[in-house]
Amino acid sequence: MMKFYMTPGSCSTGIHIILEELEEVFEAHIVNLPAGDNFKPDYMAINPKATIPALVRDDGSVLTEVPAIAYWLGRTRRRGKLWSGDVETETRLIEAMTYIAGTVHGHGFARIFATPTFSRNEADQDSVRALGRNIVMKGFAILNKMLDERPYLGGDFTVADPILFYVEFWADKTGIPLPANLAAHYQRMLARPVVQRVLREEGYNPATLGQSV
Ligand SMILES: N[C@@H](CCC(=O)N[C@@H](CS)C(=O)NCC(=O)O)C(=O)O
Repeated sequence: MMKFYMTPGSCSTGIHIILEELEEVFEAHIVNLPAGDNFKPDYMAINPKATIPALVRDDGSVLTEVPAIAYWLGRTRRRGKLWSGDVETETRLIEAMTYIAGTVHGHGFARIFATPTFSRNEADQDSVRALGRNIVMKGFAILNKMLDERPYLGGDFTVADPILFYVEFWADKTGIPLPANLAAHYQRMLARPVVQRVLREEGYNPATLGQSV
């Protein structure tokens, strides 16, 4: 059985939704990031990058990086058909996922959630967070255009949508406004039964989300 290493409410929520949308059977292992469990030798032996998510596949090999895990699940697990067969759409989905994980999350939200990683100087912290917020908002404007008026990034629902969802969810939690197409996408995602179930499993009440975006 696959082993999924995750932290509730983090970027691993996107992968958690994909696994459940695909009806995969997996063992969930919670890594307590605030307690620093990602740096403990047991976890570093699984993922030396000390990040979540990590997916240990049936053959024991470990996959890391949100876009790579999402792509592999979408491409190989046929049950949910959560990938596209069209090269142009596939390319655009990879473009969107790498931009979300690399720029909107890695440069934007990381400055908000992990501010001391960017400056140890206490006096700089507010400006680091403000810069992070600007990066997120610029990213949202670009993703808003990418989504256009389609219901989902690839037209039909694919693995890229739960990846977009986790940054929309973070925007909701941090009071960052979503432009119209992303707000509609977020509501569409929140209405999916699997998304509601995963949110409940991770300790959130879906009924309280999406009120202010
Ligand atoms: N590039 C990685 C980033 C993953 C990442 O930054 N995960 C965060 C949680 S959302 C984490 O593990 N942070 C702990 C740390 O960096 O110490 C990916 O796409 O999987």
